[in-house]
Amino acid sequence: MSEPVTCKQHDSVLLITIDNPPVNALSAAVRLGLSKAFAVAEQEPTVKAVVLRCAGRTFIAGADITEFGKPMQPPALPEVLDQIDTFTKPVVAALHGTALGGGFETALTCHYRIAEASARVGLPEVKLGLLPGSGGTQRLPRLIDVKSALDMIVSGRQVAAPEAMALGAIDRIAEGDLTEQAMAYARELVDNSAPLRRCSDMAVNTADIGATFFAEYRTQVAKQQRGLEAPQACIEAIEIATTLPFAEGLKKERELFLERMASSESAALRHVFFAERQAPVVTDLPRDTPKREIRRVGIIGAGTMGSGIAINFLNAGIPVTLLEMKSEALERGIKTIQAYYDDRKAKGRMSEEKANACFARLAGTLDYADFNDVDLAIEAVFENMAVKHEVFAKLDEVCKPGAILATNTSYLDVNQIAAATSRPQDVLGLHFFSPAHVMRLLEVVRADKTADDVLATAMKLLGTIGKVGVVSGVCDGFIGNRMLKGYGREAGILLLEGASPSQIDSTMNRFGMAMGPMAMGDLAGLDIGSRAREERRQRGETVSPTDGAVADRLVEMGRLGQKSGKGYYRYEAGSRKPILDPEVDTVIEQAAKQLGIERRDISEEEILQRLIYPLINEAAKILEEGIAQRPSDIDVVWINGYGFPTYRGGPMHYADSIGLASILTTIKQYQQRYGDTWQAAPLLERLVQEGKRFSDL
Ligand code: T1G
Repeated sequence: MSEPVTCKQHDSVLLITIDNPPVNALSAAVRLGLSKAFAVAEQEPTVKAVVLRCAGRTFIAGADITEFGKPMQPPALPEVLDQIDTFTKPVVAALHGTALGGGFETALTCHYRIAEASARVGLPEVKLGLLPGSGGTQRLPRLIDVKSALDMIVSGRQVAAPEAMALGAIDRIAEGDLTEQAMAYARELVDNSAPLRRCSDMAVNTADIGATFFAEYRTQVAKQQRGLEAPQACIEAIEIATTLPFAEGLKKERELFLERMASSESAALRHVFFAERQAPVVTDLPRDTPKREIRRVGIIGAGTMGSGIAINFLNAGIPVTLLEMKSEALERGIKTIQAYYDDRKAKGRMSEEKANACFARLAGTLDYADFNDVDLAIEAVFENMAVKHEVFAKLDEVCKPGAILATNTSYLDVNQIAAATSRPQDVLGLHFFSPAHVMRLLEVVRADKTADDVLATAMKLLGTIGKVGVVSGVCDGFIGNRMLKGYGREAGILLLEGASPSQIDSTMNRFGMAMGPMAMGDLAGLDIGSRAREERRQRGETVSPTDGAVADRLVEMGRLGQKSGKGYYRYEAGSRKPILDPEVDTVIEQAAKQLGIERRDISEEEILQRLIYPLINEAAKILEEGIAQRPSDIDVVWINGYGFPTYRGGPMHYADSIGLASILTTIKQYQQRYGDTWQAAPLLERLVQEGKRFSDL
């Protein structure tokens, strides 16, 4: 293996280059290489200054996350950075790509920073449940103002070089070749006998920080980032920077960092980081599987879903043809999309020019014949098999050979849909979540006959439109909605047994769910579930009398949820804030009475188990059936599609963290009480017998 750190002297300037693909993470070998390079440079009298740069696509992207949780190989990063800090000749960091985490901390330790205009810097540690652990919380508030440092560290956001320069975090923007400019900068510093600008020597400017500033900031962040500990630890470390000398602050930062590193929050967030990067990898598809080119997308259906899907492609620079049956419906869809861009412009989130260019890529049509040039058609029409069949037969007729035909169905059998065409190999599911331009998740449904290159194209396309995608096999509800069933069922039964909607929701909110099941039902519309149950009854399936008992009664009363101003809760006009409604308590009590269910006090622990354990149990079945490729994919689905708390790592990671044996025991107890809806998944039984966890699969 070639050396990850190399040195080359150009007259009086030593150029140190890190080359550790893909992102120049600070692995043990890189840390050792840097330490040696600076030690030698310190001793070498002909070296008057150093430039630190990276080869490849980016400056250092941070610590090597794959080393976390393992014994630390010396030298530790703080030791290496101490060497750079105390280096007696000017050190210039040359930044390109993204300088993140330990990478930006390294740059902050250098005495001067020059960056390409396109470079970005940031301290994203908070997103991994950490705080910057190598001086970032002590150096940044010394180099720039305290409030901006707080904002950067607590949000973890990336800051573009020009903004970083305005803040004072970067000294120069390179016009032209970065390395040449950095070398010239270093020579200039030597020629001018410029002072060594060490952050460690700088004072923190606390002039505009009031006595209550940190307390207020803490409260505000606690509200915005509910349940998360890392942002609070970041604030604490920065407050320390304003009160303690640099060396002491550094020590405290390290203590806080090690505490965070050992936390379950950080373990979960690191798990999610890798889970999301693994998700698009399809185990049995070779990396070099050919992909089809997607130059134009056709979308059938201009409703909420269709318009949302269209925006994804328009934003990514891909033209869209939007098809509807009636001109009013088409116009409504186009208006929705236009309103989105108007809003982006008005809020300053998108430039006038970009928004206009995106919107200009949209074409509307009432005629299927205009789909003759689309490379991908996505159907987003009413959830009904007969309707889907009609659409796909039509697509089969008009689309060119090789076009990919996708359905956005959230429940229906994609194999059956594919069978409506003469080219099932070109058909797959692209299950977007609503609102489709906001939600990051996409389930890519691989049907029995879906061709490899069709799947590979879809997985690549996800990256293009900024989604995180997971492959699902065909089954009722795919991964996410199939799991949701047990969750919703138990929530409904708990109501009958004695829990109130707000008790259930607040329990789940405290657990960290973005929304409780009752509030979610009100948002989605209670009539949707009612209709689905009615359809099941009509198909001759048995629907348990407790299943949706309360929701069905509410729907009969016209309480459809937010859209009718009342559902499980009451809503005031124009507000989404749920208000308790005693009328609902009466409905619940009456329903329980009719079903002969005696109401009792229900504990928070029981609510959690009754809602979360069915998720875990169903997920085990999904894994065993090969519907999901790996447990971490299920975590990605629930975090990005259903508001499962990221800091618990998703249902599978959460199950591993509390122990599968105790979950299985509890599931068996509920089975005795409630029967076979609580039948344990064979995979769960097997893992417990073998003393394994989901992460061992
Ligand atoms: N360590 C190890 N591997 C990493 C990595 C890292 N820091 N960052 C990325 N990778 C891998 C990633 O898993 C993927 O691998 C490949 O690189 C490309 O990544 C002391 C505590 C840099 C903006 O949090 O934000 O510093 O899947 O697909 O879209 O205080 O990666 O190909 O096998 O994401 O071009 C702080 C995390 C660490 C940065 C590039 N740093 N990385 O995005 O490619 S904590 C971060 C990113 C820290 C100090 C501490 C992005 C990126 P594979 P990618 P990308």
